[in-house]
Amino acid sequence: MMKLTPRVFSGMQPTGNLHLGNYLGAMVRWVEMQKSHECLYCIVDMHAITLWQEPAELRQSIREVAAAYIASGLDPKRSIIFNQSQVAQHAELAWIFNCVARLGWLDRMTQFKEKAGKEKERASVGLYAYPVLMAADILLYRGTHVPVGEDQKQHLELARDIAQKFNNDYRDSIVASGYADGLFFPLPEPLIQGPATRVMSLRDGTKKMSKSDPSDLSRINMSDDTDAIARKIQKAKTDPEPLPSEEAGLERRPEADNLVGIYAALADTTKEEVLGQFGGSQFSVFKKELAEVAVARVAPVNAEMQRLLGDPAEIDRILANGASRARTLAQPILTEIKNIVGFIQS
Ligand code: AQP
Repeated sequence: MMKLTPRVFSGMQPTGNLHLGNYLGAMVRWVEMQKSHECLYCIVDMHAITLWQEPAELRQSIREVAAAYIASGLDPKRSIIFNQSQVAQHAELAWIFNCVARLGWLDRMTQFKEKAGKEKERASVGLYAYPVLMAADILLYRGTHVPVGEDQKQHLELARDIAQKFNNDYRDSIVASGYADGLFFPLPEPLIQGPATRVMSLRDGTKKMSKSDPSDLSRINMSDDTDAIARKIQKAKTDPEPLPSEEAGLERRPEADNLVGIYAALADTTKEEVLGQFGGSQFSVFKKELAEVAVARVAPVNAEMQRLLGDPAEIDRILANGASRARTLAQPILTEIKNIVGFIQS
């Protein structure tokens, strides 16, 4: 029986500039986890094309995301950093999972409804099947832990449902393959923690900060310079009241809650402590301090990203090396899966 090692998998789409939501909601935790776990961090370019991408921009975005990973503190010697399309096993397992997942499950996915909008009939099949590919991404490595932002919770639940159904559907074959307990796939655990699991738009505290928001003022990009960060925070929507002294006072004040959460995450502290310091202050005062903390955190990442992007061949080498290590882990697991399913393999 194969021993189940704790293994972390997560990824980001190369669909544009990474923003503070991606960084605080996911990346900070990824960097933490590589100290204690075997980690795979993927640039999910096959997910990116579920919405049309201009090829030259996609290529550039893949390198930018790789540079952002490394500049944020991911170590390519320790963690496996790669782009999904270089490891064909992701697509192979996704097909098998397409035959395990049920249409009714996918019909419930809220992200598809948001992204497809009113033009559901014109959305790509890939956009609809996206969560199935995501389940394959994780389970191809028998991943056990998935650090993500709040918005991915539903997709993770679907990955668990797929793992469970595969284990049930193929139970006898799994047992015959040497897994006496009939459990081939683990049920991957979402890790959604910290004060910034859902960073909201700076223009509307009820909408998530997102790469695809048409307003650049809605987000802080990891590639923004000092002036841009200060300007965006200064223009961020707020209400007219001063900051409350306790967290309960943030209820029904989504913009205030968001800015306090961002400050807490950037300064590695809690909302309660931030309010202890700024309770009673006007937003004009708080925003200046917030801009300073944001610049102090983002500027070094941005500078390192730009340095790395000066040598795209080196980024490509890192990705090729990561893909080769990922394939080495994935292939024996996929071979077992194909045997369990009943495929003949030479
Ligand atoms: N606003 C957010 N707050 C906290 N975490 C977030 N994440 C994304 N937005 C926020 C987390 O970042 C990781 C990578 O996300 P993704 O690139 O796969 O795609 P996404 O969630 O669809 O991000 P965007 O910015 O909204 O992209 P578009 O606009 O292209 O759809 C995930 O762990 C996610 O939870």
